[in-house]
Amino acid sequence: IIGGENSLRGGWPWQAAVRLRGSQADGRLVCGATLISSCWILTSAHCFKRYGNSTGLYKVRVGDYHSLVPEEYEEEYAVEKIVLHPRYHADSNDYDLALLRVSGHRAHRGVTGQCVTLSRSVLPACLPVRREKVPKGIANCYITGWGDTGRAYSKTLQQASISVLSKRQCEQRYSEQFTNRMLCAGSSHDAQRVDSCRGDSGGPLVCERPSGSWVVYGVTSWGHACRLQEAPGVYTKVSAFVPWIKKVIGQ
Ligand code: 4AZ
Repeated sequence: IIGGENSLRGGWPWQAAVRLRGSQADGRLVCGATLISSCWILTSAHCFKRYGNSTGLYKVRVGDYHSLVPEEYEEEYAVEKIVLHPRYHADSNDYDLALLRVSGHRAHRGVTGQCVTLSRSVLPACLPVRREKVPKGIANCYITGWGDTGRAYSKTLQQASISVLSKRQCEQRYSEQFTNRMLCAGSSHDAQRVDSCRGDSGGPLVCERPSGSWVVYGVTSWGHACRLQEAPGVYTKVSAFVPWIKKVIGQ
């Protein structure tokens, strides 16, 4: 996140991270992600372009704030399944969405039906309803992640307040590369001060509903650069995928 600030510990309890597992680069950040139920996290499909989509390469960390300091609610889980959106192709940014099923301890799941142990600091975000629009004007929206701050990846989870821009503004900048499966977001006025960047991909763009619930409207996906006023960050529009997500996660 560029132009953000330290979040509060436990402040974004659905924030997850996909990290490498194994002897070589154990723990290296691959992408951000969002917990959407006890067993499923939402991330972007392009996260699996570099290392491939075999489950054994990855683990999911939840409840984290400082990436190098073990914390009370932090836990890691193996990945049981990686489901890329069937219309995603590695040569395009369209349909940039993936679902990961995390594997809990089977005995534990047998009793509770849970995979990830939910707590005050580990909770799923709400999904939008099908075709739900980001509430205009009043929306309190944030992007979060451990990605590039302009100098280096962040050790602490960063947050930045951001505005979802109109379709017309996004199309003006990205023309036909911008599709109905995307949102774009930036600062609403003046020079752009905040943006997502490398390492934030896959993570959430959440907004608060008037009722106080937090909804994952976007998944950090791509952009022509970071923090260019003319190049707002592009996010996968979650509300366009609600039937697919529900079908995969089975509810
Ligand atoms: C990336 O490389 C990336 N400013 C993520 C977000 C944006 C650009 C690039 C948007 O993962």
